[in-house]
Amino acid sequence: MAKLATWILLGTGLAFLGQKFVTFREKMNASREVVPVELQNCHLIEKLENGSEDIDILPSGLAFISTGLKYPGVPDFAPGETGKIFLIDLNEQVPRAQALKISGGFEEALFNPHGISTFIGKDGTVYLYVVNHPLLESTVEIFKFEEQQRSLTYLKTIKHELLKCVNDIVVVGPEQFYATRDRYFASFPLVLLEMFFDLHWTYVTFYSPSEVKLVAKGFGTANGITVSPDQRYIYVADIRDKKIYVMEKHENWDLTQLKVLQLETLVDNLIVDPTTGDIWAGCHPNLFKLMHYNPEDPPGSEVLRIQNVLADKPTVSTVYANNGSVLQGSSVAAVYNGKILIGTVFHRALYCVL
Ligand SMILES: *[C@@H]1O[C@H](CO)[C@@H](O)[C@H](O)[C@H]1NC(C)=O
Ligand SMILES: *[C@@H]1O[C@H](CO)[C@@H](O)[C@H](O)[C@H]1NC(C)=O
Ligand SMILES: *[C@@H]1O[C@H](CO)[C@@H](O)[C@H](O)[C@H]1NC(C)=O
Ligand SMILES: [Ca+2]
Ligand SMILES: [Ca+2]
Repeated sequence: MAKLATWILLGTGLAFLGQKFVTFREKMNASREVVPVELQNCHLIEKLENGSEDIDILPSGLAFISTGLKYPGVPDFAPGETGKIFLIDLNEQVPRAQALKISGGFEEALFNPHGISTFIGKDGTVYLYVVNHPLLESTVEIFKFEEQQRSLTYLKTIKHELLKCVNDIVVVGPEQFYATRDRYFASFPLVLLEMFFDLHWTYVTFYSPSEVKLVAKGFGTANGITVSPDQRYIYVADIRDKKIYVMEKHENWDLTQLKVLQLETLVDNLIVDPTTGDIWAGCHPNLFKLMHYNPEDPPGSEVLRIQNVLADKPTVSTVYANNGSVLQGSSVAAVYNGKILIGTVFHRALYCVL
């Protein structure tokens, strides 16, 4: 009898885990194959070969790009290389990427940049905020951009109990920003369990020198974050749930949920076109392929454009989709003056004329 009970328990347990695995694969869109959507006049950017996870473009057309991300659970084909910030001038006919020198005593050997966000001060000074993972911890680094010299000056590092496992940030004032936490557990096998059991333990933090607080929680995997051009709304991508949250931003920096867009692809970073207000999303059509990298069947890329996000029925269109033969693991797409720059977690970066 005891033996039978053991078998029944074991069987039930396995069936439960099997069911969880099926759900997990579905959430990752593990069996999805990409239907291509092509753009004209594209080329891969030289020197960007080892990731271009996040991009932010200044009104002048200068684009910052974070490269060389090392993060548990994502492929890394340049284990010896340290991360860098590259600059591209999108006004050039054939834009070239240039690594920015960093002065001011910054520890470059441990630089592992992830999400980025720019902020222009009242006097026109450009600041670049970078999520960094030195030794896989999370910090936010503030740099001043020296436009003449085309370099960065390191200003300070921010660390906080509520800034753990940070994926992306959006700066909304001098030293004031929102940041997403993309996982509850920092170590990889536990992250997998977190995904497997579909826990919703990640959140958005507001940071300022005088106050740090949780402003939105209950996300599966909070990832990209950005702000509307009028600064009234914060957009948050939940990559695992394939959702974009539109949050209303209040005087005291609290956020309340206004609406949720359910998409069919795993949304990574979000960029807002300052001229139209459209949201551009770098997406993973099949996250399973990204986590389970196979060069014969690589992860693909997908870029969505969301128009009129506040309307009853926003227009969602797929601007670019590729099965990985050109571009693998797209995480971001940013536009400037009829041009688009698509970045990836660990692969190359694609430039196209729209
Ligand atoms: C991808 O996931 C979405 C929802 O999570 C689902 O509606 C869609 O059918 C999936 N696509 C494929 C091809 O599996
Ligand atoms: C990318 O990483 C590989 C492996 O470390 C290295 O050989 C290559 O030079 C890197 N490319 C760039 C442009 O840094
Ligand atoms: C990807 O698509 C190209 C054509 O666009 C095709 O030649 C290639 O076999 C496809 N790769 C995979 C892994 O499906
Ligand atoms: Ca960002
Ligand atoms: Ca991201």
